[in-house]
Amino acid sequence: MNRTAVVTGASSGIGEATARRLAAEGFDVVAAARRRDRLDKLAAEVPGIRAVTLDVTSQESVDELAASLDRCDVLVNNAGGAVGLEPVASGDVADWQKMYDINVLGSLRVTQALLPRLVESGDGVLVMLTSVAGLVSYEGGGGYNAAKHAQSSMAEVLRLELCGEPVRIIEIAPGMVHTEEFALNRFRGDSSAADRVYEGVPGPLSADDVADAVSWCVTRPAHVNIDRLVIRPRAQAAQYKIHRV
Ligand code: 8X3
Repeated sequence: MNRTAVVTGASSGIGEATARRLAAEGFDVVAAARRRDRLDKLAAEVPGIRAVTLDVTSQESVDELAASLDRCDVLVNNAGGAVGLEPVASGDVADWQKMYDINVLGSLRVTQALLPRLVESGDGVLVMLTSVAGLVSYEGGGGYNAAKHAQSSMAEVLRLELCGEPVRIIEIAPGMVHTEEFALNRFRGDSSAADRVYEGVPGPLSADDVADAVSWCVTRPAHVNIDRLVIRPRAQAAQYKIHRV
């Protein structure tokens, strides 16, 4: 039986690219997300991918995902995102709650539901897709920085708590990745504002670049734990140091 990888947020961007890449590596991939139409297209196109509807903010939905699995060897907690770029002083509490619920509690719910399966597999791998926003804070980052720092802490704590169990805990923290939706969601659908994020940047990362990193991390030998992998485009030396032409 093939190893099974569950990827959350698999209907677009990094999640979709990761589902495709892990299927190419020979995993049976469970592509999980809310938007079933997109998942069904992906599953029809790529052999080895199965679509499962998942809302990581619903415990019931997460429980249904867990019940639908025969096994789980790899879990990629990718579902997440940013809403808003307001200063802390005027940030919307509802935006902060949404970011916390999806990025942090979403990862918590799915992790709690699938951890027994990862342990049972004898060589489980949990990937927490965080962000450089979880390592370095920036003006306007408020709620997203807080959520990504929390998610990053969760990965560290899990690694400590599971030491001795056959499960690796890997954090992947990407910098600037040009995906279809990340900036668009952050700017509430304002495509001009979203485009300005990447304007003139020669070669921001693509979703495939991050999927490549996920694939490399999860295919190392069982005794090798890549604790944290930070991946940025060459043009982004730091959060504030971005080369534009
Ligand atoms: C996205 C990276 O720099 O926009 O996770 O916060 S950043």
